[in-house]
Amino acid sequence: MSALADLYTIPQELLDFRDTIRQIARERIAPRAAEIDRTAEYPHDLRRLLAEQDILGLPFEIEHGGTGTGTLMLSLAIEEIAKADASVALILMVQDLGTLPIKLDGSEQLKERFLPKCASGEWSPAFALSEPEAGSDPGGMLTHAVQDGDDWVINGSKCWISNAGIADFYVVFAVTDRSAGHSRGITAFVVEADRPGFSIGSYEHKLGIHGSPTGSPVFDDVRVPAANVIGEVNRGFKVAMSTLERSRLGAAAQAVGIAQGAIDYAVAYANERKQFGKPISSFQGIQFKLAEMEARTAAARELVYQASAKVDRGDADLNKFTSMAKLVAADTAMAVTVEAVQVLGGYGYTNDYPVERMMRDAKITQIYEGTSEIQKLVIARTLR
Ligand code: COS
Repeated sequence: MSALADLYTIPQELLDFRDTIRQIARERIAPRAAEIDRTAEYPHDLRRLLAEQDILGLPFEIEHGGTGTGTLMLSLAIEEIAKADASVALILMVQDLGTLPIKLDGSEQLKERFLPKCASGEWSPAFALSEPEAGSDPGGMLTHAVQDGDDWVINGSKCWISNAGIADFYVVFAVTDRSAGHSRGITAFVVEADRPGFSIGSYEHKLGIHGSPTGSPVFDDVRVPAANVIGEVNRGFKVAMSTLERSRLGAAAQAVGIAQGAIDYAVAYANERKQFGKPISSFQGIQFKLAEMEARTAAARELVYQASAKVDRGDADLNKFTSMAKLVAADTAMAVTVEAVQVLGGYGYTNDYPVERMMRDAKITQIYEGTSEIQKLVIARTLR
């Protein structure tokens, strides 16, 4: 088989599952999107729906109660949900992000304790890496943990953490050896939300993604047993990096979904809206915009699917490809949603239409899971 034929294939049964998710997104999620954005309430009912439909099982292997369908299928699902509502897509994305450290580096005991309950949707995780002084540079974090007998005692705070207040447990990164230097001497821990000393200090008021709470967990002498360490002590930075090199594909798939959702709406609008006696879709100025939006999004989608297949195969260059997919998809989503607002004109600028929400939601895809600038840094490092 040629290298090109190996890029990716999507078996019919996964395409069928994608179509089912598309229908659920269209019929059950899209009608709720404006209200979720306006009220900024976490959609517990839609989370239950995702669990009932086995969608929250997508990031997990069969042995842990998941679907065992891999990363490409997960990307397809995130894309379909994000077309309807990016906040609801984030529920699935965090189910992956917050459990990847356990899947990749956790002990069998941690896997058995946490993965099946996440695959069934009973539990939600969170991934707590960023801090007020350590965003793009998590290697400079200040949260620390010291050993006390068989326990570790964690102190510090995190910020911009998705699922804050919702999650049943947090994967927390803390410095355990201050003498090791930048990005070294860091350890990953599981911290259950009911541990004494754990709290959410505050919640962020954001431009978009209103349906997903983002907050600042605080650790005040939080005690966890050694069994809650993920991977090796002082090797946690690698746990974070190997998680992010995979999870950023979720943000990329979400960006493609947001872009396609905006295109679909703008095309339908342009066919209906008449000015100067004709549908505005008959004007070349609008046709060229829509054509470019569609072409850019199709290109971003190919990169996301290709990178997803690389993660599934464990290719050596997956880091470069997931960063390229995230960079291209996020910048595309931003550009495309700005243009969608332009196609709708004055209507597009109001919240009577969904494209301004999509534009606000698109912005975060250029920031979280590594900014576009960080993706360029990761890609550039592979070019030496
Ligand atoms: N997988 C495994 N290990 C990795 C890795 C990866 N993808 N990338 C780096 N590492 C390892 C390195 O091999 C190095 O190991 P040693 O200590 O054994 O030498 C260690 O991690 C430190 O690597 P490096 O020196 O490259 O670290 P930097 O501090 O320069 O970090 C970037 C590099 C910019 C890539 C990192 O800080 C980063 O990803 N920043 C963005 C963080 C982010 O995405 N935040 C979003 C919020 S979380 S949702």
